[in-house]
Amino acid sequence: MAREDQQTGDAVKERVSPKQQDPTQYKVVLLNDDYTTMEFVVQVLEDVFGKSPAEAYRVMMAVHLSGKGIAGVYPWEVAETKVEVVTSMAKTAGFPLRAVTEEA
Ligand code: TYC
Repeated sequence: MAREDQQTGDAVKERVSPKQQDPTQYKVVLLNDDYTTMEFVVQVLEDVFGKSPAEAYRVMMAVHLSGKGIAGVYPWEVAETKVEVVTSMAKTAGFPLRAVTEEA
């Protein structure tokens, strides 16, 4: 006896052209300054960018020593939101810390 769940042959739709996604990713770059504390930058990297304490310290030191460094890479809207959050947190804390986006 034929089973109903075997009668699917012609009804199965195959996806011939997968939905295209925007491939463009954006780096969120932290900029060094002389006034923001190292502790604050580490906290931002942990809280906003999900870094472990060790990775946050490593990125913060890279920015401190070289002038800038990558906090993360995201789709455009996420990257822009991260920049806004960092800027807002820094302003609230009274620090001039800046973050910018760059095409990845
Ligand atoms: N240069 C700062 C200091 O010596 C620390 C710092 C690191 C500031 C990274 C900003 O993105 C930054 N206190």
